[in-house]
Amino acid sequence: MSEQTRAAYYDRIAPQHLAPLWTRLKSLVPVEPTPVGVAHRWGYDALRPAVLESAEHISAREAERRVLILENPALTGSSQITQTLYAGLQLIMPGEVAPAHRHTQSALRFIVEGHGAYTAVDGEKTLMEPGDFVITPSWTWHHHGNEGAGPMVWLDGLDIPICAFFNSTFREDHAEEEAAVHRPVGDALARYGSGLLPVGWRNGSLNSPVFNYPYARTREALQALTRAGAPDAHTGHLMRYINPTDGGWAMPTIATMIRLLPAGFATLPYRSTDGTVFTVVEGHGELRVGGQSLALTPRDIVVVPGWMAYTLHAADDLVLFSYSDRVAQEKLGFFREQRLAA
Ligand code: GTQ
Repeated sequence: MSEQTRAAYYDRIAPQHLAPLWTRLKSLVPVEPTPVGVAHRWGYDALRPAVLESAEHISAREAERRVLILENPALTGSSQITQTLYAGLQLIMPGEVAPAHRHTQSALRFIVEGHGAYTAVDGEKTLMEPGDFVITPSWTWHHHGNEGAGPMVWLDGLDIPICAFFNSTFREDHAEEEAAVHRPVGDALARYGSGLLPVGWRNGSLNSPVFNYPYARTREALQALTRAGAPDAHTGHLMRYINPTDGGWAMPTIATMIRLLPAGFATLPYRSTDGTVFTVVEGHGELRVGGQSLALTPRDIVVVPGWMAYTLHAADDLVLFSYSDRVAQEKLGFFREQRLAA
């Protein structure tokens, strides 16, 4: 059978919208993943002026969400930082309100700088401080406001590409600029985030009922780990944010973690199938990946595509927040990781 006869056959079946698998099998069902996108660092000091300047061009009200998207340099135009996740830096100026809406996409906020801003989620307000991790579950009304004196910036992580893939996305704008708030500040943390749960209460959501994980508490937990033993050789002192009602991840589609690497510590090479977004909470160091060295200084954002091996190097005590689609991959049976030797 000649290639020519085959090609003629492919041409003849094409009008019936039929195609041979055997010419595509190896790429459709590859031996292992090919990383999508590239590893990249956004240095915060360099991008901060651009973020602040956005306030001169548009208000939070007009923009609805005044955000600069962090787009993977190899996925320009896609609004993707990894194949499955979105990242952006949201700015809210004193006195502004980003109006209430809700959408199918789940969002996380990781607070980068500023004080005095709040987000209201599903009827409860929470004040945000740098290092706090805040959840906006799918289809919950949310708006943001800044009652402080200076600009407030946070990292938005959303599962926009995942929802787009399933084409199951809905949005709705609230009739009012601010959705009603009917629980006191701190209510969720007290009820669900103190190692206690109201008796008889059952979680009806796929998300953690704790929607703000304050950095002060997280930092204390990390510090305690450093006193208790050596860091894991591949990950450092690594903790995941959990849903306290079942021990699962805090969100159904986005896995969130935080780690501390003691001064002078370097990890062994590690890779996993989940492309990961890191941001530096404290400290300095570097992330080495694919022959590149990416500097890690406070508030920088770094992305590492899935299945690319990387190492982390801490100059001083280094605290990194990270998010990925690991929770979704685990549920679907896709997640794999490799702990490599030096
Ligand atoms: O704060 O609701 O970065 O809806 C992108 C879409 C933030 C938000 C983003 C959004 C939001």
